[in-house]
Amino acid sequence: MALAIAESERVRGITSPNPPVGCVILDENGNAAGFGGTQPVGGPHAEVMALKAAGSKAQGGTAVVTLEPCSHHGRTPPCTDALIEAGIKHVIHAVSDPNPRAAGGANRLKEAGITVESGLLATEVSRGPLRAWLHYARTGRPHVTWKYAASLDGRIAASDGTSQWISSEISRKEVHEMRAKLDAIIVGTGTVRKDDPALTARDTGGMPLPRQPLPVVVGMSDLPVGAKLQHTALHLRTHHPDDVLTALAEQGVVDVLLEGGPTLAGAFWRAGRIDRVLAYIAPVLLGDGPAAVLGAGVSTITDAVRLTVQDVTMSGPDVRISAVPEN
Ligand code: AOF
Ligand code: ZN
Repeated sequence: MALAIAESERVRGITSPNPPVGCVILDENGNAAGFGGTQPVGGPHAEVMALKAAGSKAQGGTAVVTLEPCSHHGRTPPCTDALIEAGIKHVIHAVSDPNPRAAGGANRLKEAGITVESGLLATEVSRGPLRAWLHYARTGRPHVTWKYAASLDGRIAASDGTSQWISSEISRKEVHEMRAKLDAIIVGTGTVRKDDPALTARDTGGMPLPRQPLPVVVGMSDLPVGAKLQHTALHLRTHHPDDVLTALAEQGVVDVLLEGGPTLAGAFWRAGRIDRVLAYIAPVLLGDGPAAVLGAGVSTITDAVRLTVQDVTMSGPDVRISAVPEN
């Protein structure tokens, strides 16, 4: 399953609105015989790719897959049928498919005499490569990760507004790699005026990475003439997070990174539309600078938004915290 997760990571960012699924086919002796990941919409699913790679070695073998194989005729034929025809005897999947049209694959496989096991590394998969898509499949809304870099005292700039660079080069590189695996990045018009961001995913030499997310600017005012995003970004003239998410869902966007600034983050918090926080906390003190979020709707301690930390890792000298709102 760890190998299947690695396969899914290779296709993250190219499959939406379909899930990035990974699959490994083991031959009848338990040796890896084929690997596959979901192809862009309309293309083969992970199981079909892995079966093709395994060829005749799939006969009598096992399919290990991050998502329950689909049993429906969508844009492609059911994976359950492909597995049955290839002579697979065992299927192990991490999470069940919440999409009512595609679900039921496990039962279909069992009816065909295949043993089916589910739940292996389910937490890793549902918090990792399938996190955004599972949220989208359940709610119809893209999954929003609010990402920011702040000082140890929670400031995102110095009091004169200067902010380059708070987090380390290692953290910034990590963010660019993350951008390349996402569908869209959102900023507000205020951030465009202040920072003139390009919102591209670049390597350390400044060269664009092969995959680029859709840049999105939210706000009523026009973008400044000559801004880097003037001709590249989708400009949504609204202040309501749900308008933004509806427009993005129509574009097939599933996995969104909210990058700034504090006012836009506040609007998303007030609307209850932040699904995960990714904070890069740098070991530096900034004193009187602006806070990471403004107008989150918290005025007294009983209004405080409580979160659960899912992961803490060092990113060079910085601490990266992944947390989700409680409830
Ligand atoms: C799988 N393996 O690799 C993926 C699955 O329109 P289609 O035919 O491409 O079907 C899309 C649905 O199939 C999608 O919403 C999800 O329920 C499932 N995705 N299933 O067995 C895969 N990507
Ligand atoms: Zn399928």
